[in-house]
Amino acid sequence: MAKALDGVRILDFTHVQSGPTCTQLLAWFGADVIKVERAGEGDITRGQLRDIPDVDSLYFTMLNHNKRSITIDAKNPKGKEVLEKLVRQCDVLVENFAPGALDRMGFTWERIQELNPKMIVASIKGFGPGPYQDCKVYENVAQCAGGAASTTGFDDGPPLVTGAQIGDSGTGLHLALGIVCALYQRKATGRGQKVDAAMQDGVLNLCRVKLRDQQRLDRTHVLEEYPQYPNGHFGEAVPRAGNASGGGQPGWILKCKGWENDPNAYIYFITQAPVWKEICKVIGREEWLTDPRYATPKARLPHLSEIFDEIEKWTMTKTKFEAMEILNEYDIPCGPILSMKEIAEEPSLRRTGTVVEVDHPKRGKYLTVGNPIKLSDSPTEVKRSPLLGEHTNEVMKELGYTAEQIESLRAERVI
Ligand code: CAO
Repeated sequence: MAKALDGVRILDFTHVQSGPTCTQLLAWFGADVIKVERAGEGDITRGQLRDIPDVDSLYFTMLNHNKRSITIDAKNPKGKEVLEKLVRQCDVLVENFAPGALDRMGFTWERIQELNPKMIVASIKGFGPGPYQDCKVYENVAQCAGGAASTTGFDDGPPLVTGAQIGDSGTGLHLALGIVCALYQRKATGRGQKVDAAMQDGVLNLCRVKLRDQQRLDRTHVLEEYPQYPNGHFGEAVPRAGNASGGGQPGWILKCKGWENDPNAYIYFITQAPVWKEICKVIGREEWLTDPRYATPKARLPHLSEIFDEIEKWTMTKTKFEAMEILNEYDIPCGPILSMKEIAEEPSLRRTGTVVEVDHPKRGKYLTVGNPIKLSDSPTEVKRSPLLGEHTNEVMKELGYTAEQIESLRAERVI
């Protein structure tokens, strides 16, 4: 079946995680993604966190599916010639080098426009223009600078980073949307444009509700749905809210049967107002329905921690899955804390292609996360990541190089 981005050619100059997640998504939607790497070493993640000696790491394979790999020394004049041909023939250049690296290679925005005015140049940097614009940035730096760390964790503990890679994969996702918009706008204007996504901005976008709360705190000096209310102290900045829900329906993580031995025997429980009656019934506290201290959402706010303690007495008598089944009967919103092991083994995620088994010539079978975005007319087939330089000859031939020229450039270590 045809794919949404059939015919789009991407010059993929990305490495590590943020950029590769973006180009992987575009590849899954059908773009021809040509990943440029340095001969001999390639993307640094090929060798990082290896679980099998001399085999591309899972870090690399899980971020670079459906791409072609070509090795080019971008600092060699003959290598630059190859890259210039690629710039002329591609629609989008995606990069996440340190600030200024692409310019130092000779590929300034002006030069790229001379070569191909239709080219879209998409970049991820740690920060946008400002005091930190020249900094190199990794995931957790972005989580800290984007507001996630200061608002994650418990009130009496230090700031915490989250396991979700909101700085890297989150920004990759933002960039992919920018690229697709630029491709769409190019249909009308005929021109390329720059697409910039800064990791700090991407994280802040995902922390939007915390900037909401900052302004509420500035005005009212209290956040009634936070665990600090009513007895704790509110300072000037949005505090860490533990497991409180980010929205208007209070929630918390509660122990389930077996929690003493299983670190994931927990459930997220939301005391959604429309099903308060059902909650009281399920946990056997029907007297709460007429008690003025619990009768309305507003009245419950100062009592949330006792309410969750009481609910937990009930959840501790059930496994997380038993609790889910009972609560779902009453439409009470809740969610089991699933371990990565449980997710990897979950049959429904395999059926939808969200978790996929892939075969790799050197590593054998491994699991990966497939495309979380499902298009009915552009289904994703997850294909293994390329070996380093696997497609160098193929791409060089497509660019018009003869077999002799390719061999001579290889002998000179240009490719
Ligand atoms: N041929 C020749 N040189 C190449 C090349 C190629 N094919 N590919 C890359 N290089 C060169 C670059 O030109 C650069 O050279 P200069 O420093 O002389 O300009 C050099 O390799 C190193 O690039 P880098 O500075 O981007 O790499 P790094 O490992 O030092 O830094 C990172 C990595 C991620 C911190 C940095 O790239 C960065 O801040 N990127 C932007 C933010 C980002 O995406 N961070 C998320 C990373 S995922 O956690």
